[in-house]
Amino acid sequence: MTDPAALAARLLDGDRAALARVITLIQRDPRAAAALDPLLAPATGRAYTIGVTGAPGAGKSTLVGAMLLDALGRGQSTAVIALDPESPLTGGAILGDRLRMERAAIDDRVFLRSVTADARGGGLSAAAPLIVRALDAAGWPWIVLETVGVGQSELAIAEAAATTIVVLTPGAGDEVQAIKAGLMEIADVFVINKADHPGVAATRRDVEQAIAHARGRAWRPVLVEAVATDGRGIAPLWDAIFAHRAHLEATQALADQRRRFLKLAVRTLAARALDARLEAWMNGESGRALIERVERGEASLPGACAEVLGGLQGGAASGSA
Ligand SMILES: Nc1nc2c(ncn2[C@@H]2O[C@H](COP(=O)(O)OP(=O)(O)OP(=O)(O)O)[C@@H](O)[C@H]2O)c(=O)[nH]1
Ligand SMILES: [Mg+2]
Repeated sequence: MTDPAALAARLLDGDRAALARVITLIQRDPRAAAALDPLLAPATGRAYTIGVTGAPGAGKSTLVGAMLLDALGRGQSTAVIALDPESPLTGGAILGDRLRMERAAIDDRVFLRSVTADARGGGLSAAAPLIVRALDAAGWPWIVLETVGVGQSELAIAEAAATTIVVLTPGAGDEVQAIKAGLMEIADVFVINKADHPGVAATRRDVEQAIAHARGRAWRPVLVEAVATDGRGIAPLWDAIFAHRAHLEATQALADQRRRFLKLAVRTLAARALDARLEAWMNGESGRALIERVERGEASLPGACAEVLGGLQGGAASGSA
């Protein structure tokens, strides 16, 4: 059993092993996470978070690897959390990401961690916001969150990140559908990656059209073409991030973003806790009896729902949270 105060002190002192230990505890031990968070909180609020999302295989990890190398060249430290939707047991994508980022990872000014995403958190693991806070407290100035964008998760990441990058590839009709389906609203920067492939001009036109329709937004999304595999477009991508950051800082929007991040953090933790209680109640005696009454036609579905909510409230009142 590690003493939380000693561990937190080491993390705040810049001890990398302590940071790794804290991140492991956050993922495996909610009680330890609860004890650590208030010790780290006073040191948070300095990191800048960047969300990178896009379809599977769009080149997100390669792009992030290239971004890390570019940042290293400018003497900047960067931490990356790769949110993996797969079970940790399959591990394939995680290992692949590790290998792709390997060159940058050798440097001690880079910190990489893969986290399994959780469908209940809108694709964002309930641990992810706590990990962001730990990295922030440990003094990492740039935190990149990579997530596969296939639905709710992009929206969650947009809430969590100050700058959201949506990675597209040329010639993919699906991408244009994705733009229509709401990715447009969350993108601060669009990257057309794999610009060495044909169809860049057509994709660029589609994205520019979508940007033109997004009038009335305070920030006009920037479009960058990149070839992540050879580093092309990476410096302009960082420039777009710097410009967006300057915009947020000039308009007080950064404070709003921090509040949105905290809201997301509390909501994902509460959703996980509620879901666990709900599951326990449904599997308990009252839950099973309720389902039998629904089966006999003695309770309606909405009526049963109301009873469940009432039952959970009773549980909270008697302190069995
Ligand atoms: N030709 C070309 N290939 C690229 C480029 N960027 C990435 N790739 C390749 O595309 C493949 C997928 O790249 P990843 O970086 O793993 O893509 P990802 O979006 O992180 O994939 P997931 O995390 O699995 O969703 C790899 O084989 C990369 O080498 C690029 O700009 N041009
Ligand atoms: Mg990846």
